[in-house]
Amino acid sequence: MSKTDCLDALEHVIVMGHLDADDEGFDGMMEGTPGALELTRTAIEEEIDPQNILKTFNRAMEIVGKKFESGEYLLPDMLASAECVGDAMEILEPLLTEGTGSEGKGKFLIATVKGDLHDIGKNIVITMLKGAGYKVIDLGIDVPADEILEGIKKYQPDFVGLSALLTTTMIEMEHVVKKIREAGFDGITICIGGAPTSEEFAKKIGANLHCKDAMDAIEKIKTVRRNIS
Ligand code: B12
Repeated sequence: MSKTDCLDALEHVIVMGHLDADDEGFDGMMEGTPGALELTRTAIEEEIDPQNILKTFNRAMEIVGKKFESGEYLLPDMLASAECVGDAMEILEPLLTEGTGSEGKGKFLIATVKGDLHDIGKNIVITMLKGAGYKVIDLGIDVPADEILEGIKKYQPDFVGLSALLTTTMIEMEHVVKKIREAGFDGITICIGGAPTSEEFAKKIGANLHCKDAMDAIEKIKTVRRNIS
């Protein structure tokens, strides 16, 4: 199988919610054929750049989102594809984090804000940050503002990352940023991300950085001087 064919096949099985060879996928016809786990392993064996494998995950989830929006997919379908990416990420993660060893570049506290359960993107950001040498504290999903503040007090991070995938939970980001500033944690660099967010929105709510994806996050936070050492 060529590298392109392998990535196309991987994209297809994720869209079809086909986790592994034991799973039948949405159409009930895929049992016995390689699923997301097998094809991720094949991609690694074929020495495909892990960044290209990540991009394939992203592309697949874009397609799934469109199918959900058009009504072709229902929630369980979206969930099945999400499970494929979540589990495949576990296979890919060691390749993205290997060889860095140190966590000396700073502490990054990250959370998906209250009301929002999406964490695939956040988890990819975490993997990339670890790979780039940051220590990451993950507070998880659906995290209320007060819990984020407690986390800041406890871990004294250099960076706080907030993720939101719903237009309705973007508003919660504004609330969290306000609370962080009111509590006097002025030196912290706040980064926001998630499909509905933008540079403009970050400015509006007083966040320091908007990152469109994990690579953008690495590039942007590299330029920030650490506040706490
Ligand atoms: C998978 C998925 C789900 C899964 C989530 C599983 C999981 N464990 O995450 C499930 C099935 C649970 C789900 C539920 C819902 N979902 Co949903 N979901 C998606 C889907 C298809 C993919 C999201 C994804 O994982 N993308 C891939 C990742 C890699 O990309 P990403 O998240 O954007 O992350 C990257 C960047 O944004 C950035 N980034 C993200 N966060 C952060 C944070 C920081 C600090 C930084 C620096 C960067 C960063 O870096 C990431 C990596 O490069 C999207 C469609 C889409 N195109 O986004 C819909 C989508 C987000 N969901 C949607 C909806 C409506 C829902 C539900 C309300 C559906 C319902 N009726 O119940 C619920 C809400 C549940 C809740 N309260 O949160 C809508 C949102 C519409 C809107 N305008 O608000 C979307 C856009 C689908 C659509 N087109 O209608 N969903």
